[in-house]
Amino acid sequence: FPVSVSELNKPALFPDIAKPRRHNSHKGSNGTVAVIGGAVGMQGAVILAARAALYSGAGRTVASFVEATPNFDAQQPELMCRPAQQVQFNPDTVVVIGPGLGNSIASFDLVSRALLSTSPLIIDADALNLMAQQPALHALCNGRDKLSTLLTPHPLEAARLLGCSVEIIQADRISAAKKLARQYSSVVILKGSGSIIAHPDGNMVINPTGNAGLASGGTGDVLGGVCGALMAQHKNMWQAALAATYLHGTAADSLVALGIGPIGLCASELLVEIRKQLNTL
Ligand code: NPW
Ligand code: AMP
Ligand code: MG
Repeated sequence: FPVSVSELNKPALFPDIAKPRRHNSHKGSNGTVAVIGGAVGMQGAVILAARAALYSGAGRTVASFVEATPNFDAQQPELMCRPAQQVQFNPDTVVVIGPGLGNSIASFDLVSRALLSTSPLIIDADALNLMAQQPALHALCNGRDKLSTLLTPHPLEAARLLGCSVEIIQADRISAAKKLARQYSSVVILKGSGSIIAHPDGNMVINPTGNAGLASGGTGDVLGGVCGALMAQHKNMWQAALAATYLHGTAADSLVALGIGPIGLCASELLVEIRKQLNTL
């Protein structure tokens, strides 16, 4: 690894992602992302994550819903909207599971199928909460290839996963992130001011970008979609986690510099700015 402890201020830490897109690439070579979640009342979480994958360059993006499936996204008709039960789990489909997923039997079943599959997985939100509650899911997570799984907890989700309080997580965020990466054999982004990206082999990086404009609903769902798209295009979970966290933060910093926030910055406003940051790396 280039560093053991570093402030992530150089795209040199994710060289694969900073490369320009190949001139002759096509939608098939830019990967497929399927987002799974969106129980009734939280369908927006899937839409935000799927739109973020689209704006971050995924070749194809599927928004899939555990309950009622909308026919399509009128504002983003590029998205394919499907029932979650129809998602094909295979190594060519990066799955972002958890945004607004809820904790029904159907959600548990989807998380089990995802963990048993060969799909690269970004595990967020309610999928993390299910894994914290169900030791069988934790065991399935540990049985996967370490670099095919990324967990993206905020501090309360991290506390649930480690069976401790938020105060303990926040008192020593570096130790908490490293412990999560070790205990769940996965790459981890411990979110919050100064997100920590931890590698299951012990490496870690602190992200200096981002600001309190991100402290509103839906910004984490956007991050999950960016991670999924970068993984789909570049097939490197560690670099996808580093780059997604960095770009999500620089997008918020750039919007705040324009007076768009921190107060009232909306998660959906990040999308166009993340695209710009990615294309000007
Ligand atoms: P407090 O209030 O301080 O005690 P939950 P969720 C804490 C979906 N969404 N530092 C904080 O606790 C998600 O995808 C749907 C310290 C906070 O109140 C999930 O599926 C949306 N503490 C589901 O909703 C948009 C921190 O955690 C609590 C912290 C529930 O997710 C919104 C919240 O955690 C949302 O994304 C920090 N940095 N960050 C939609 N449009 O459909 C968080 N906390 O109870 O797990 O709820 O994160 O809102
Ligand atoms: P979630 O809680 O899942 O919606 O995720 C919130 C996202 O916003 C994560 O990427 C956090 O790292 C980011 N975030 C929230 N508050 C801050 C803050 N004060 N400074 C920087 N990033 C933040
Ligand atoms: Mg979240």
